[in-house]
Amino acid sequence: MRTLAAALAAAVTVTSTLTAATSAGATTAAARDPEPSPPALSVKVEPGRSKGTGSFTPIAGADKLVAPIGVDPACPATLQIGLRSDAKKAAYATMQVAVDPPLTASRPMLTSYLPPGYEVRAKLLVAVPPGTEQGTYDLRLSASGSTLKVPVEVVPVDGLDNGGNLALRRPVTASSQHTNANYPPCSIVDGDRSSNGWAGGNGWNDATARAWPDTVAIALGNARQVSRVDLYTLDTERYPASRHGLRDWDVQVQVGGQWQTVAQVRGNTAGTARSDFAPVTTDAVRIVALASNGANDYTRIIEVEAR
Ligand SMILES: [Ca+2]
Repeated sequence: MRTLAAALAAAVTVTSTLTAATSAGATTAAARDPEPSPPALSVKVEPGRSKGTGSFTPIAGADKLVAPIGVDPACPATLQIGLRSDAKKAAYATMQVAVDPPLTASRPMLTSYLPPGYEVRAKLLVAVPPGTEQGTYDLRLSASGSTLKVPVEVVPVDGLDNGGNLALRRPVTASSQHTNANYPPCSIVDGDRSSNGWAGGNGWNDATARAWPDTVAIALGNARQVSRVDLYTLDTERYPASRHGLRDWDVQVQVGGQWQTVAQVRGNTAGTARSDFAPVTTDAVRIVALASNGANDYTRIIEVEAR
């Protein structure tokens, strides 16, 4: 059983200013897991202690945002943003959100009724249109006369610090896609392994229940040497991998236009599984999903990494 603090830390990425959360807030987040909910619109309000300064303070979940050029628009760069009230009385608080063009943000403002000490948070999507030049752009969060600037570093995928993960932000092709847009295939290479973003754009759910196999392939851009693939499947307290995750799959690599099976996973009940194999030079990695755990059988993948 994870602690509430751990669950929140995973759910919100950062927030040094995050104050104690209510159990109701955490329950809501868990209950939302399997149900579609537009991430750009969902807003969370959490209580805390007011400093009584009378001001509203913009908050960002990270010091900077890295936004790759040319990725699938279904999987834009994301940042947690928020607004904290240190007012003496409850009030409606509004924060303006602006980003240097041609970048676009998923919301122009964040507004909420906030009791003293409370904080409102939301996920902001920052899109990089085709043709955007590499460079640093500014995201500005403004409230109560104070502005928080967050640099947005726009870089080509080849320029990303991928930590050795060759799959990060590469093109993904899936055998099917759920009718709900919150399960895009590109989400399996967005760098976010956490199941907390499930149904919020952070994992792929295929469209063919109880029909197998399902496939999802990642083009690596160039011929790369690969000897390890890690797969993260849906795994939360409420929706554990042992009932909702992927059970059986093959790991394949493409060599000379032909798919070769380099590893097989059978009977998995964990949230993540690592496959090691003899190094092979390949230009694409594919997961062939053969079965999942539980009755409502879909393929649910949060992230795939290749090294
Ligand atoms: Ca992901």
